[in-house]
Amino acid sequence: MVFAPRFPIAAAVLAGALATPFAAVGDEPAKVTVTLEGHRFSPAEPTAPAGKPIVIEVVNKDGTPAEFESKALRVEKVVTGGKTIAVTVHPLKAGRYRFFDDYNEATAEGFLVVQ
Ligand SMILES: [Cu+2]
Repeated sequence: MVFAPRFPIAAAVLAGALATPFAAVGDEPAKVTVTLEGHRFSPAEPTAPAGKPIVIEVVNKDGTPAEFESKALRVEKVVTGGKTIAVTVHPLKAGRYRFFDDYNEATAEGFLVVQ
């Protein structure tokens, strides 16, 4: 009975001690922003660090919807005109990963350069 009130505190301390190493291993995600305007991406070749999760923010300044897509990155997400979306990709090895707007692939393509 004496120890019962202390247990929740001990559990919380233990949980905190356990959570810390995992948080450190995970690392903060890197963030990359690409803007679509005139059905072109800028920058067309954004860079990101290898070995970290990457949040790709896609800003669509056009008045028409786009579909941010990459087979290499395994993402596909619609971003309506004037809106912004974000997609998260898992840590990547160094390389060039092609992406495009599936609705305007002729002009809207780029490469995520991971290094
Ligand atoms: Cu598609």
